[in-house]
Amino acid sequence: MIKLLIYAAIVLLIIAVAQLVRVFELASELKGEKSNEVTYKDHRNQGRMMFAFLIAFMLFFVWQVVKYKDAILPVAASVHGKDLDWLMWFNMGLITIVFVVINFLLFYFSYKYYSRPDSQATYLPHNNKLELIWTVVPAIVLAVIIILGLKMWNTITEPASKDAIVIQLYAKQFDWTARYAGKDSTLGHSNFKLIDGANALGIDTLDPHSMDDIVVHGELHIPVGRQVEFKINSRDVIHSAFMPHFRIQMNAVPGMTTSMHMTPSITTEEMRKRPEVIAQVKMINEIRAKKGEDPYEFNFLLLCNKICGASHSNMQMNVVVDTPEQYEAWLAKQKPFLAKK
Ligand SMILES: [Cu+2]
Repeated sequence: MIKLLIYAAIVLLIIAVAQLVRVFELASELKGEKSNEVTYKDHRNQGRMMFAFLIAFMLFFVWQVVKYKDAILPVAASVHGKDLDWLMWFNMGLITIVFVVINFLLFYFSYKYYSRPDSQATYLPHNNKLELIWTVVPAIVLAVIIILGLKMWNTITEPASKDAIVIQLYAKQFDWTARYAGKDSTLGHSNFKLIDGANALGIDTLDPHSMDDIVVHGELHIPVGRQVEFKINSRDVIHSAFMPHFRIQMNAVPGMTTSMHMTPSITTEEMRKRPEVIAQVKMINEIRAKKGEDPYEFNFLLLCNKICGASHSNMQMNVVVDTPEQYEAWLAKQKPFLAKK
């Protein structure tokens, strides 16, 4: 009933506004003005508002950059990450230049050339030189960006080195499981038909390569300075293995194995001591304290970056980058999956 009344009120409001507009129109007609005609004054006002918008828009843009400059990702914690960040900022630089120039021209020209009495726009139907310039210049710039991007893509997807640590990242709604290939650097076969309560990844227990495989939940350990190759699978829908601090991401696709690799360059402990990380942790903890939540401590993360269902946002795993000694000590404590059975 209340809903119906609200709808009725909205309809009545619209009718009232329409009637008011009509009253104004009739009033101006009585005064001898033509209400539908756009006057020189209207053009001038619109032009000035365009200019005012340009100033406000640009100020808002600068304000956002200054305000949120510390909220972006900290330094890249992988070897290729430095080059990837350079490429990202190169792109951002180009985008910013184009954004500022185009928006300036768009709104400034609307202001400068608003319609005046007795003035007429120049008729310029075609200009080969202009067409050529605005086709060739963007084509060259885009080609450079694409070539650099493809080179970067290849550095994380080309075959990994022989001594890389091989880790399977297994996605399902809604968590990650990791499986280390163990000493033989080869993951044992797996098959979805073998999945049961005790064997969530469907590991083939008859395959000799499965013997030394280690399955971990909740926390992934990797050593600094050594290449890690991730082989990514999904049980149900498309997920995406995203490790923002290492600047890598790859889809997890049911029915196939995707892969990517990187070499971590900063340990978790070193990262926690970096000034930009300390500042961000402080910022987050101030917000958490207000909400009465536990303080947060920095961790590298494996996130799911595809909206994969209701609990998508819970789909994450801490990644701990150890020194080689810490990593060996951690590894020594892990039991192969089959030994646990
Ligand atoms: Cu997911």
